[in-house]
Amino acid sequence: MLDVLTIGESMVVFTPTMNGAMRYAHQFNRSFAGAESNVAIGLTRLGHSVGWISKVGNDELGSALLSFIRGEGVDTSQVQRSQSHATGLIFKEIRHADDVRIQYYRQFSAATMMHPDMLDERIFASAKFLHVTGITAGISETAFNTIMAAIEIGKRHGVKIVFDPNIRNYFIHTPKYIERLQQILQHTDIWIPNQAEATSILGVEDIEEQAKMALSMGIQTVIIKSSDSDTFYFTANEQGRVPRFSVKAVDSVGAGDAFAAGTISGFLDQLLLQDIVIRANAMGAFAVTAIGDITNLPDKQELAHFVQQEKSDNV
Ligand code: KDG
Repeated sequence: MLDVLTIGESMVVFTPTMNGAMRYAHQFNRSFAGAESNVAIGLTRLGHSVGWISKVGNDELGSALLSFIRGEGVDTSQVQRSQSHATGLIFKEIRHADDVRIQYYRQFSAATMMHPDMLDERIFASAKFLHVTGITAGISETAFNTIMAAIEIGKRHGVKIVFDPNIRNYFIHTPKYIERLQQILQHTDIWIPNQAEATSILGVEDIEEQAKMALSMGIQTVIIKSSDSDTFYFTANEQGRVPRFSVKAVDSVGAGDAFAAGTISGFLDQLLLQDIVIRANAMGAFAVTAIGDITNLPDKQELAHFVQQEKSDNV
């Protein structure tokens, strides 16, 4: 029985062991990345049961990626292997600490071949949340169709749809990209964009207006990370804002995924909305304090301790 399902591409990441132009790099560290599997891992750390749906190559790196994600406690039984398409790759070129350049090798990757046929309706029957991101909507048309089909199946089974736009302008050039995100939004129950993403999708910049528009579309909960330091939340009956935690950030990649994991975890534990947002902010704070997307994600005890500590430091 899985509480949460998520669908998307994960990749193998190669980071040179030295700074400078990558053409001079001879040695690389290998790690793994992928927004949706990051969310899945964040949730397993907090003790929830999560399944990740995807497609990876039937290659050695695909096997490494799968072992890693499975090793983190995520159910990978719905991950298919492609015979003809390889696992996607990311190369990180670190010119210097403030100039990190990402090169993707993911066009026609195994995950871009995801297809609605791969969805097994049975696993949706027990799930409570389906997490989707705009990345999957942008990597290929069939991947987009796969999340739309998953949303449709999920809805039939009363699964709540959590949508993190995760807009990636630097590699997604599909002309209909924003339209696809608007389509997902029509079926969303819990929406967790940042302010810039909400602006791209809705065409208005003001957070209150964004929330009003989203709620009028039937979305039940809207949580918007503002471009300064607060996170705003809205439902039909309540609204509020929570300041983000102030921590020493060393790597912001993965913060949004940790935030998504915190949000879903808070809903699963039936917290009050304000406490859900505090948990989400806290997960984001953990993510940015170490290099790597998921390296520093906490278990429930560490998370509770952090939140308690921060609360008492601020009284
Ligand atoms: O959210 C973190 C992701 O950016 C990273 O893990 C890679 O999924 C990724 C992407 O497509 O950018």
